Amino acid sequence: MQRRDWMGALGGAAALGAVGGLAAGDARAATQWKLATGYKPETLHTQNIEQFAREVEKASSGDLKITVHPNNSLVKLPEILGAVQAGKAEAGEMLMSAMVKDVPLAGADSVPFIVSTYKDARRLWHYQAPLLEKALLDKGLVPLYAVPWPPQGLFTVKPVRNKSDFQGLKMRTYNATTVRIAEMLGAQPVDVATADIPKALASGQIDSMITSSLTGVESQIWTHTKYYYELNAWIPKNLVFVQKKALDALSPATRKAVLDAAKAADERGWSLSEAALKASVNELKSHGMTIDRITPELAKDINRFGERFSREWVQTVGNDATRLFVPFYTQSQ
Ligand code: PCA
Repeated sequence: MQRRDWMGALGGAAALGAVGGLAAGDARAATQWKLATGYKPETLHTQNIEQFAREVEKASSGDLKITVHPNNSLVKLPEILGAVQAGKAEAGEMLMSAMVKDVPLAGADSVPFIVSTYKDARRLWHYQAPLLEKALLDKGLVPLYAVPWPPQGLFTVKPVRNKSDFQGLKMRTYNATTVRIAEMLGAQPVDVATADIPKALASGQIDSMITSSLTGVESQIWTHTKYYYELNAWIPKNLVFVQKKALDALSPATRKAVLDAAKAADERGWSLSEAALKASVNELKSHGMTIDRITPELAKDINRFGERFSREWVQTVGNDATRLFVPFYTQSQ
C-alpha cells in the first residue's frame, strides 16, 4: 500500500522521537490510552491523530501515551462510541454521521446541500459543536476535535445522466444519508468499509458510490471506475472523542496538553483536508478519469431527494435541528 505523507504537505510530521521518562523517584506510572478508529493508518485523519498522540506524549513529558488502533482493528467503526463509553478504549474516532443512532444531531454535516465549501462547513461546525458537546457529555464522553473529509461526489463505472441510469446499480454506502440517497435513486445500497472498497469494486459487489475525491484516490478508484461527478453534496467530519472519566483522571497539566494538542490537530486537519481536495482531484484526472458535473436533469432529482432527506432529518432530530439551523441560516460570522 502506497503511503501518503499528508503531513509532509504542511511540513509538520517530523518524528518526535522518544520522550523522556519520568523523573527518578516519581512513583506515578505513565497513563496509557487506546484510541480506536475505523480508518486506515495512511489516511489523512489517522496520520493527523498519530501526530496528535505524539504531541500529547511530548507536551506531557511522557505522562500520557496514546496508542492508535486503526482500521477497525480494536473496535469496528459503528461500535466505537459504545466501546469508549464502556471503557474498551479510552478514546475513539468516528465518522460523526455514523453516530446518528445514539446522537441524532451528529448527522447534521451529512444533510445534503447545506454546505459545499470549507468556509460554510466551519460555520456549521461552529453552531453544531456546543450542541454536540452537550449530547456527548450526557453519555460520559468529551469531544476533542473534528476534521472534515473533502466534499462528497459520485463515482460510477458508467456515465449517469438521469435517475433511470441508477436502476440496478449497486451503490456503496457508509452512513444513513448515503443509504437513503441510494434508495431514492432506485439503486441498491451496499454497506462497505473504506478499507474494503477496492475489493468490493473488483468483485462487482459495488459499481458506484458517493464519497470524497480523497477516498477515491486512497482506493485507487481509477482501476475500476472512470467517472467522478463533483456533487459537493455535503462535507462530513470525523470526530475524535474521549471518555470523560479518563480525561478527568489526568493531572491538570496533562489534561491541558491533551486539549492544546486537540486544538492544534483541529486546525491542522482542516488545512490538510482542503489541501487534499485539490491534490486528489488532480490525481483522479492524472489517471485519466472524467471529472464532470451531473446533468441539470439529474441535479434536479438529486436536489429534490436532498430536500426530502432534510425534512426527514429535521423530523427525527426535533428541537436540536432548529437550534442548529436557525442561527446557521440567520447569523453571519
Ligand atoms: N470517506 C469516508 C467517509 C467520507 C469520505 O469522504 C468513506 O467513504 O467512508
